[in-house]
Amino acid sequence: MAKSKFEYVREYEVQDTCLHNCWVVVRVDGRNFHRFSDQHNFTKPNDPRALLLMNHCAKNVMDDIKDICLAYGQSDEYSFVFHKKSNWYKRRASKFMTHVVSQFASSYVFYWKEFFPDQPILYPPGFDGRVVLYPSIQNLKDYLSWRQADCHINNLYNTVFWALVQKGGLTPAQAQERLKGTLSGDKNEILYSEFDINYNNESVMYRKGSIVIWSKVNEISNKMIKLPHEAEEKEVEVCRVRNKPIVLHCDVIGDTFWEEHPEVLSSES
Ligand code: DGT
Ligand code: MG
Ligand code: MG
Ligand code: MG
Ligand code: MG
Repeated sequence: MAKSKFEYVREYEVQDTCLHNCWVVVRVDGRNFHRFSDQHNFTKPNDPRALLLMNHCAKNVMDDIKDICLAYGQSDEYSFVFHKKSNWYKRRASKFMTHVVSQFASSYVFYWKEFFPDQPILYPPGFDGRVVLYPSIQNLKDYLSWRQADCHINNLYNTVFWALVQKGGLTPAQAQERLKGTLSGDKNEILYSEFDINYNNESVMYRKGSIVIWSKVNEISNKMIKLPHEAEEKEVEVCRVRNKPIVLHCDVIGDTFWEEHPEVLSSES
């Protein structure tokens, strides 16, 4: 078929293939969630409804895009790791990023009611996205460690800050002033001596964030089956092993997680 004279505009499209043999990370982050969390009455410093909704969306994204081998989330952000061998959409960065972000954002709205039954969603939230390539497993592990360290630093700060405000009666400005220049040991000490809070007993989801990996899960369902020597169909229980995304809350900075889950980044499976 002859090409139309307009066809040349295609040449304006740029190639955006992600370099081969690199781990591709897509990170999504809620747009202006400072405002969104206020308007939707998120509890401070952590709202379990919001975090569990984020985790649910991440599982939905992974169910939809099987080449994602791991995801890590905290606060209003989630990072999705595409396996370095992935050839999904010929490794086009724009496909990776836009599919992840749009699937995540639509899931967030779609599943909102399940997690916030008493809080209507007031306006459509947005998420930004970025793509970063990591050429070595060490770089990738360091990336995830960086996000988890960020989670820890922010959560410790926020936990003390809101204890000072909600329980200690300080104004936000006074709490901020009180925490200026404090180290993490000082913050732990304020929590312990003034509010009887042992930071290590705070919810592990708040302290470590959420890791989503694939896991073989037994799925039991009922099926109608006709056995050869019987006239009627019979309902029987069938057990199938399925690969499903599961959520963990553990340390990814040390070696233990990687030693316990060598399959996550392996080339097999
Ligand atoms: P951005 O990302 O530049 O468009 O702007 P923000 O406002 O989304 O900033 P960001 O992503 O650095 O910070 C996340 C905001 O989301 C931060 O203001 C706190 C809020 N947020 C996230 N999770 C929770 C939560 O569980 N509870 C509450 N109260 N706020 C949360
Ligand atoms: Mg930001
Ligand atoms: Mg944000
Ligand atoms: Mg954020
Ligand atoms: Mg199309």
